[in-house]
This record gives sequence, C-alpha cells and structure tokens, in this order.
Amino acid sequence: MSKKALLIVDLQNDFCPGGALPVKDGDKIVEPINKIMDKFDLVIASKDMHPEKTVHFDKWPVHCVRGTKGSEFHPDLKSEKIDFIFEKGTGNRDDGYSAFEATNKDLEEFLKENNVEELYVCGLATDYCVKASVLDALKRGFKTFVLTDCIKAVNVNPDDGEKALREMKDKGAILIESKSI
Ligand code: VGL
Ligand code: ZN
Repeated sequence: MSKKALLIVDLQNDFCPGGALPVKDGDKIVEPINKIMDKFDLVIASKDMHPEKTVHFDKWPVHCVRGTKGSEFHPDLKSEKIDFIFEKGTGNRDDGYSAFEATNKDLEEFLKENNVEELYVCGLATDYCVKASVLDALKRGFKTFVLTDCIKAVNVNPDDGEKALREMKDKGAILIESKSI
C-alpha cells in the first residue's frame, strides 16, 4: 500500500518571531500543522543545522547553529509525533536549502523504503527551503502537495512567496489547504 507522508520543513525557533532569521508569522503555522499530523502514515521533519562557520552565513545572519536554542523546533510543535528528523546545511560549503540534501539520512531512499508516494510539504520558508524541497520531490517523481496555510515566506523581496508558490505549481505541485486533508 502506498503511503502519505507529511514533511515539516525547518519549523525552528530561529525562523520564528524573536529568532535570528525571523519569518513574519512563522509561529502561526504551528497550530494548523499540529492539527493534521495524525492524518498521515508518516510524519517527518527537516532541520536547518549549520556549523558555526559556513559560507551560508555570507548571505544570511547566523542562525540554526547546531546545539543552540535557535536550532530547536518551535516549543509548541508536537514534535513527539515526528518519526524522523533530516538534518541539512550541516557542512561549511553548502546552503542545504532542500530536505533532499540531508546528510544524516537520504530522504529519497527513506521515502521509497517506506512506500511513500504522496508527500505533503509545510513549514518555513516558502521561498527557500520549502520551495527547494518541493522542487526536488517533484524531480524525483513524488506526488507533491503544498499546504498553503501551513507555510510562510521570508520575502526578501515582497512577492518572493507568491513567486515561489507559482513556480511550485507550474512545476507540478498541488496546492491545497490543510482543512481539505
Ligand atoms: C532557510 C534561509 C536560510 C529556510 C534556511 O529554512 O527556508 N532560509 N536558511
Ligand atoms: Zn540556513
């Protein structure tokens, strides 16, 4: 039987208000995500997990450094329901935006071994790690859904989130709201 997995991207303190690289309203998606976790065969998450020194910090403020509070999940996320955590951006020469770049386990292999054919993606941020993960999932042939009320964008430029959504849709992602799960 093919399975459905929920992928929660980078719902970490540093991407929420008060964090080092805050996404506006990043914390607002915790509740709708908590509500849908039980509807999936598998719940997995990615974590941005950087070393203290990395080329990534030439472009971004220092965030999600391994061992810091900022790298932990938002405290209200029901993280005990997460079956596996994929760490990415762990080297000092890569950005590691996509969960498919995880270094502690190969996400594609994991999904195939678990007969996952449908991947539902939510989390932070729409215009970077969510987008990169969704496009990589599509390239690998997964039926890929984006939960539009369970994502938020960094919006370095004001319409980056909108553009990212359009690009994901154009490349084959299915945009849905969490209430229709
Ligand atoms: C992210 C910028 C830098 C993300 C990670 O999780 O979307 N964005 N590192
Ligand atoms: Zn990062």
